[in-house]
Amino acid sequence: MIDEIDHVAIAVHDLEAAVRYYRDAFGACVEHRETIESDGVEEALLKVGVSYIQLLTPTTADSPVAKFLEKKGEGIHHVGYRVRNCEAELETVKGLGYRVLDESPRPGSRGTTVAFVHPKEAFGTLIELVEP
Ligand code: CMX
Ligand code: CO
Repeated sequence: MIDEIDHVAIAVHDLEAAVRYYRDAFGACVEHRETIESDGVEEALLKVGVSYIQLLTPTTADSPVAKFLEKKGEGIHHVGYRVRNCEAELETVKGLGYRVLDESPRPGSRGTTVAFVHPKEAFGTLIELVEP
């Protein structure tokens, strides 16, 4: 079961400029910042109710977000759904024969456990399952 939207991730070239924009235009504050080495990204999380906007910028040239920016430009990169049990949810998706990017859950930012589902069979949206 997906419980809540954990975050909507937006790929940007300039993280500081994007943070300023959300602060000045919408009063959104940064609650957490982290570099996720394994994914080659730096994030700024802006709290919106029980969810976040995850502003993402690449830290390496071969990062998935660098490739996305190159091919598609800035914009929505993925949706993170909050789940109680990432492993069980992932097994359900795999059991139905849908393609996943992580065969088993792995550490995400903020001490979360995450797994990604492939966008091609998910109707064009990259999905991240996020267990707090
Ligand atoms: N949303 C929707 N579709 C996407 C996509 C995205 N974010 N990224 C790629 N695609 C599509 C492409 O358009 C392409 O479609 P076509 O075959 O029709 O051209 C297809 O998926 C393959 O894409 P690609 O450009 O060849 O890119 P890669 O296969 O190299 O990578 C993906 C795509 C999804 C496998 C890769 O981005 C990935 O592994 N992502 C998961 C990890 C991640 O994104 N980490 C950063 C976030 C960290 C965090 O949130 O904490
Ligand atoms: Co994310």
